Amino acid sequence: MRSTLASALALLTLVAACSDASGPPIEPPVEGADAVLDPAKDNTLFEDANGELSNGNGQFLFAGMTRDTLSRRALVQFDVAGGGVPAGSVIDSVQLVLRMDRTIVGDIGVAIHRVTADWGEGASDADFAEGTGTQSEAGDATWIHRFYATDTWTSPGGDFVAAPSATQTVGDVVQGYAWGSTPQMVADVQSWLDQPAGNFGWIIIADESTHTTAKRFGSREEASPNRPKLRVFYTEP
Ligand SMILES: [Ca+2]
Repeated sequence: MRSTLASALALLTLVAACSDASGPPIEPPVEGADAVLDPAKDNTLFEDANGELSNGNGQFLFAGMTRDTLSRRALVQFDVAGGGVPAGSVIDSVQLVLRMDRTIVGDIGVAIHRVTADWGEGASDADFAEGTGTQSEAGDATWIHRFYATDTWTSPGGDFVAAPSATQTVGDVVQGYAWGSTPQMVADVQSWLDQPAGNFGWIIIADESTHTTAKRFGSREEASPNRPKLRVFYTEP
């Protein structure tokens, strides 16, 4: 669907609501975009020196540091080129929406960075609250591996652009939280549309400067409303 004045106004209203720091975050609607994409894949990197932990097929993603000072970072990728955005379109604005559903801490800054190397989602599926991960399976992304157990990251914890594409404060209210739109997010998604071979998604990194910052989010294995969503507003060529 072509960008419309109505959708532009809706986005402006949403941005205005999200930038109001005086109250609790407002759950963003995920409808009303030109395209709303579910992830093509998602996973969590659980800090582990041997890369033996993952959760490729689990219902949840994690970002932040545990009480035991172990980091978790989430990976999420959307197939922009194959997901209904016509080739040659100009990306006007985008939002990433994640549903936070479990945490023991209040407001934490959570950044998203563009990933620079491909990674995988295997069959690992952690039990219970899933916060400790489970044994990595073939093809899983781990703290050490892009694809367990054959391909490794250049840097443990993932290869990504140092500067964040966006940062959002995530509190303890169970709801959707929205990142963007920012010019860098628009540039990321435009590049994924124009050069799909370079689309490795974003890595989601919460404040790791202190412990007990972890947030749990719904993964693509969750029920549809709780999955990560990429809202895309674009102008067709
Ligand atoms: Ca997954």
